[in-house]
Amino acid sequence: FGSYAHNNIESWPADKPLHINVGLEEPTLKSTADIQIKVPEVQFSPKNQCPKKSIAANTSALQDFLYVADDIFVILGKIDETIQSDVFKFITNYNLSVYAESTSGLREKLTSALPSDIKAKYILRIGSVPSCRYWRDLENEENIEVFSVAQNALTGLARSSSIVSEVNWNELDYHFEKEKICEYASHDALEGLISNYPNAEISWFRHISESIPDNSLVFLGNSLPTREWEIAATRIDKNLKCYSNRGANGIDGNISTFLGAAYNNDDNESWGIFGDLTAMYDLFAPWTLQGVDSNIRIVVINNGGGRIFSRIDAVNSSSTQAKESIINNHQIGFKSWAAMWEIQYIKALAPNDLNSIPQGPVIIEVIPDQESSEAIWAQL
Ligand SMILES: Cc1ncc(C[n+]2csc(CCOP(=O)(O)OP(=O)(O)O)c2C)c(N)n1
Repeated sequence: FGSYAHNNIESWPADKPLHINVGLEEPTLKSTADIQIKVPEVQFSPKNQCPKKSIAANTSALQDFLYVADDIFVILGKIDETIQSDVFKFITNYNLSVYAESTSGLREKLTSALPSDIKAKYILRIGSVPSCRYWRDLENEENIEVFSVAQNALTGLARSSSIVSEVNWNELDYHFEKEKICEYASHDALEGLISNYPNAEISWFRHISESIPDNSLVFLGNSLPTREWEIAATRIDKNLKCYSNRGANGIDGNISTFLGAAYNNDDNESWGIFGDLTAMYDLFAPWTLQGVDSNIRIVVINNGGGRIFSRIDAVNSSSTQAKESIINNHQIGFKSWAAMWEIQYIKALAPNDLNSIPQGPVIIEVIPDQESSEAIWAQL
């Protein structure tokens, strides 16, 4: 891995991707020692991205931003459980408009906007890099000032922005009086759309989230699942622990990542939700499920291709041939895949099909209605 190679993860300057080879002990033919197969977790924070300043200096840098920033909008990525209540208090004390991704643990506790509601001159991002499209588009919106508070110290933007790693939340002050936002009109509109188009892909995220028991682990895979969950998942607080791989953006290895997290979650259910191409990139992942009896649910939203691309104007205006090859249209189903690994299988064509999910690992293939899906996207 050439120029990315470093002897020690601590010396990685975090300005380029890092490829890590995990060297497990090599057994010799004769050795009888136990082989270490579990890799220890390493906590580290990249050094150069965010110069290490004192927490007081960080807090005053954020305070300076708050002094000039009117019309502030807060975006929450994944935040550490230890600061969730401080962040919650900060946002509610100052009536800040907020878009809280599910990985923040605060989406259901705050009145979180829909992604389409985010409009601001100043963005305060708290937590790891957000997965919403809005964040990616900020790359080209240099007139919007961005200040991030992120423990991992990664800006997640190639253009200029400010970042600190941690602040004292209860020492901050924000003076711009704004009317408290209690409800967003877009939430009501969404409810109407979900009841008009119950089999649309977005509506399935409401049905799936309603079927998930309290305290479950939820992994949001690529591509649209990570976006559609944020829009339509129930806002009833079920204390779900949500994860996603979105920062890296690869559609490979999603199911394996989910199963890795699920194996440490024996006491509660684990739900991973993936696009069909994403599932096809990781077809061998379920081999590790043999002999596992915990309630692991692999949901494949089979919309017959990479539908995220049909949301891109340039793709839609391309020739039919170009469009089909970018989207990779197919008619492949996942029943035989489940049979291959001897995993229980449910085909969900209507919301009721989620009513009786058996114990143990299950593959749930959801078939959304394409026309309804397009109708909802057109009206959102
Ligand atoms: C390893 C890898 N290959 C290709 C891509 C490009 N890519 C991004 S999204 C996507 C389509 C994903 O389709 P699917 O999993 O069916 O999800 P949907 O868009 O339908 O929600 C592709 C091929 C990628 N991100 N990573």
